Amino acid sequence: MPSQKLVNALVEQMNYEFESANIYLAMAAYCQAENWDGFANFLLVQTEEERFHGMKIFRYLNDIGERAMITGYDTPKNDFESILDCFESAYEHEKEVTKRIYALSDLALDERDHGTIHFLKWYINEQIEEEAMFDHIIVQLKRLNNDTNGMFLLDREFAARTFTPPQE
Ligand code: OFO
Repeated sequence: MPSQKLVNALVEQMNYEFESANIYLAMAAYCQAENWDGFANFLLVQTEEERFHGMKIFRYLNDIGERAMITGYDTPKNDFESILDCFESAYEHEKEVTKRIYALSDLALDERDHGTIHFLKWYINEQIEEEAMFDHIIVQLKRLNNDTNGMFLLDREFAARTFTPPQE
């Protein structure tokens, strides 16, 4: 069984995933206000992804007989200089999430809690994908350098993103 310290760290990460959902919701609101409906849709789907990540820990805590205590969170950043700035913030956020997942995994490894180590591997893979995804978007946005036609096409492409619950 995980120690209370590890349980608390899992609860903290669960709440950080829910906070992440809010962070992406604020980014979506910014894009929507700037009439970039596709970018907004992309970030709304990301919001759902984060909620899924949080709920996965919620279920795990219940499965191991622990309580998923829900906490509040800070007001997210609501204003950005541009779509590029918005996605750069998203990328920085994902790097922070990765750092936290690694710290959590280190704790599980210290305790040799194999159940939690196995559980967290899913998040480690997910973070690799999410960082790569945002990095790729930033490269695309920088290449476009605000070219109106290119931005229009990318916005339209992002309008097609839908939420599919990730493989567990
Ligand atoms: Fe939950 O991975 Fe993004 O933040």
